[in-house]
Amino acid sequence: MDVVTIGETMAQFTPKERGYMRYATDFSLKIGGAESNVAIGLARLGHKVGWVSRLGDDEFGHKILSFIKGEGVDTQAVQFDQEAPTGIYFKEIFTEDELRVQYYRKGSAASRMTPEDLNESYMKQAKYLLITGITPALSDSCYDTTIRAVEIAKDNEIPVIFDPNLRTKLWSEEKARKTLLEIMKQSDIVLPGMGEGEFLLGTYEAEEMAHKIQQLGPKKVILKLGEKGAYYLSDQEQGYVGAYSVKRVVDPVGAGDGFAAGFISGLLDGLDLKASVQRGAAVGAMVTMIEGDVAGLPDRERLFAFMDETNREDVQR
Ligand code: KDG
Repeated sequence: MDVVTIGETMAQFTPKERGYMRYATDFSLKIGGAESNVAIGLARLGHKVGWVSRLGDDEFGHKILSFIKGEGVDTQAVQFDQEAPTGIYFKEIFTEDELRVQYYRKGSAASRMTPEDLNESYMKQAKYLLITGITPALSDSCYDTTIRAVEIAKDNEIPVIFDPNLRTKLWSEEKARKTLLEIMKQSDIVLPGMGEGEFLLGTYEAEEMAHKIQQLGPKKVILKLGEKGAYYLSDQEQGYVGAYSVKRVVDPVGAGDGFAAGFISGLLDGLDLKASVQRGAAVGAMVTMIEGDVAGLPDRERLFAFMDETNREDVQR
């Protein structure tokens, strides 16, 4: 197993019409969940990934499990919860730049995960543990589960990759800041966006932010700079990677997960830090060009074609 990750995946509805959802009549139904988005991205690129979660024993739960299993992600650590439903979320789209997410996930099956859901012998097969800041926001027991997962990783010398994925709709700013910093300190590689770095550290400049994060403990910091690409920092190297230009952004949700999938795929392939970040930037860009959180995640062939083509024509450096 290359990577194990833990988190909630929901049924995801998008109105076919733009504007306030109160006027919407037709919706498309897909699935979305940050950690399973990364898992699917990695599986499409040929890596072995395990996803740990709980789903409601309902139609959406079964749909999600079949979909993720069908993508080649290992789901043997996923349980059906008889007492709570699968979470749902809506993407209310005004324009590509103005999009609101509405969650219906309080008390969901995944929010009832507990540390007992984690099987150490399953997890210790992995080369990396991927954690996001969404899971600890779901409930106290999910917070405990996240902390236990990090402990298991540490006990087994498995590097922890952490994407803060700040979701202010899920918890108070104060609790979010305290918890995300706590997990960041325990992590080996962190993948924050600039907004998250600002929120957590009160710093607005990329290099200063990355150094501040590194001082907290992580050996590698990858700052996602959106249209400006990314900045990476480790003990040995640092630098910027340019963004891949996107002809038209159709749906930006899931771009960060695509970035994580591409980046981790690079590490697993033995690429150096810069080339791994470049792969992350490419997958992140590709995700924005297609509607849905996971539909734009490429296989190797499409990814390498995109990277070649864009490198030749229009990588902004
Ligand atoms: O990262 C994309 C996610 O926002 C989406 O798939 C749903 O996990 C999700 C969340 O909590 O917002």
